[in-house]
Amino acid sequence: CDEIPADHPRHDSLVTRHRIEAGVDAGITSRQGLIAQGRGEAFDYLLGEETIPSADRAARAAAATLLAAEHPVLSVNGNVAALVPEAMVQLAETVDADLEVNLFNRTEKRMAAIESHLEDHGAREVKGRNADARIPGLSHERAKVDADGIKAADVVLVPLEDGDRAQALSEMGKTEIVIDLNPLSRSAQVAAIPIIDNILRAVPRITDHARDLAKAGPEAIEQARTDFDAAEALDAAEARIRDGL
Ligand code: PTJ
Repeated sequence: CDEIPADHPRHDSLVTRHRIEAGVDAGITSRQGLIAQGRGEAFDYLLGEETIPSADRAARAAAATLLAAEHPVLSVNGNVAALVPEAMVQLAETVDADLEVNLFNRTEKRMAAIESHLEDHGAREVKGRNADARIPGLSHERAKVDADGIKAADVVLVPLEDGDRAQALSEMGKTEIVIDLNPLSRSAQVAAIPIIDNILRAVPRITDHARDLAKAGPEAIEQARTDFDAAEALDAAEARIRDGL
């Protein structure tokens, strides 16, 4: 996707498609990931393919929440690994979080491919393959997590997540940060912090906010956490989509 000019009006959309295609070819992304991508793209189109102000505020609240967490974990699936491997590694380093591969369509082959893909992009440790704990209320393969990863986390970032799993994680008492372009999806609806934005734009933005907030200190972090209103963020995204129509 290097050949797509940065000023192309559909730049993000074209980059995203290329990366997902390459992810499927490399055995990282599932074929269902292509469908998820198409769905996301439609919402991005309606949002104007830009980060709306409420999504920026959500990214700031997410950064503050990750910085204040005891044990934050960033969950990585096949779409996330294909789209933003380096940005996820940088975010994990900035907020001192674990990276854990957690798949809806779990196979050992894809787990291994994603783990080495993240390592190729600078990850030092990647969790997920121990699978020595379960998310209650989900069927076997979809429930597998690491006991010292997602199971033990207080804050979890789950981008592009299936609604069932997002709900089950929030029922476990995790503070859930969701990145999803669809404000009406169940994942976005159950999240403590829904970021309605393309993951391509959202993850680097969370990292930028985390760097700013870490410099600004504990009071700024606390304020960014408490100022955020999830319902307002969902309403603002829905209003923007209605305007887009
Ligand atoms: O790799 P696996 O096996 O864990 O599978 C991952 C997918 C994404 C296939 C699986 O979790 C799934 O089926 O998800 P859904 O139910 O299709 O939900 C994906 C959500 O992500 C949808 O609400 C899309 O609108 C949204 N989405 C898609 N692409 C993007 C996105 N949100 C942000 N940025 C995107 N680029």
